[in-house]
Amino acid sequence: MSTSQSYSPEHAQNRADRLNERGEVPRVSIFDMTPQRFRHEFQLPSQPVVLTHALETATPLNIEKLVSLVGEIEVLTRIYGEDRFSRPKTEWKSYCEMQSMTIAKYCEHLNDGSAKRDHMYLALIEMGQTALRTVVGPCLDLIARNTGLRQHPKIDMNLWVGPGGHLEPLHYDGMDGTLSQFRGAKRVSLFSPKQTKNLYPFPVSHGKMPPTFSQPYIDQPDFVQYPKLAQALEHRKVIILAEGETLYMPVGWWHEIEAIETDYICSINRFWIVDPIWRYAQAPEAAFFQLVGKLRQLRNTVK
Ligand SMILES: O=C(O)CCC(=O)C(=O)O
Repeated sequence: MSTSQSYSPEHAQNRADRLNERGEVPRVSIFDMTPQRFRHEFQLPSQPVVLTHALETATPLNIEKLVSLVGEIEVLTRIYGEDRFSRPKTEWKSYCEMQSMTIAKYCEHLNDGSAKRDHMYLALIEMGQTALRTVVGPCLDLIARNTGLRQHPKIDMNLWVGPGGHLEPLHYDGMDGTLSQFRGAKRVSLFSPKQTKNLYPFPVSHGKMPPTFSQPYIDQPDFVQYPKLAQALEHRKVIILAEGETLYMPVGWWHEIEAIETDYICSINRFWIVDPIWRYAQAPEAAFFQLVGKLRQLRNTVK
């Protein structure tokens, strides 16, 4: 096995520049943002921005509060397994395994260290109809009001909880997204949709990994197998998204997300309508796979 095709946070942590930001993603207080400014400076040109001060009423969201609000809810938890990130992504047999448990049980795994050991991650858990909404909802409403972002009619807000050090591999989504840090910080690497070819998405024929995911590990790049990755890395933006901050990621922007070492991190993301719809032209691959997903949903509802 080539070590250049695996990812080890311990190795990456030794790099002196790991926590340095690069690529200039602006930070704007939510109180200085207006829908007009957001539209012209960020949404229409599809440029990421970090919004500050929007989460003040709800940070830090501690684990006891989370358990008291939503601990009873049974959810599917992602289990990546102890050795997954020591293997090339091309050898993964699936994206991850899934196991059903309550959020309270997952938090026990966080507290006893097994969530970190086995790379267990509470990811993309829809929370719109739960008591968590009373705490987090007003912050997302403030973001919506001051940016003019329009919420997707069917998708509300998703919870992400995990141990420090967890890595969500490089991928892109088919909608605009915001990622809000309610506890702890994350290191986010971003690439514009223009870099798609240089990031080696999995081919559709791979069958095990979605085509919206990138094959190489960007922090331990193998330039022999992935020579064009060097060009992509020249355009990499790195943000240390601090507790209380929200990152706007326009449709099709590639993101790899690493939880910075701490006991646990808690984020909420939301997907927003791509507005105006012609912005999909800036991210044609995302538009294509979003359309395919919609057609599949339609086929399932008429079956
Ligand atoms: O925070 C994470 O681990 C992943 C979040 C993500 O992929 C997103 O917000 O689109």
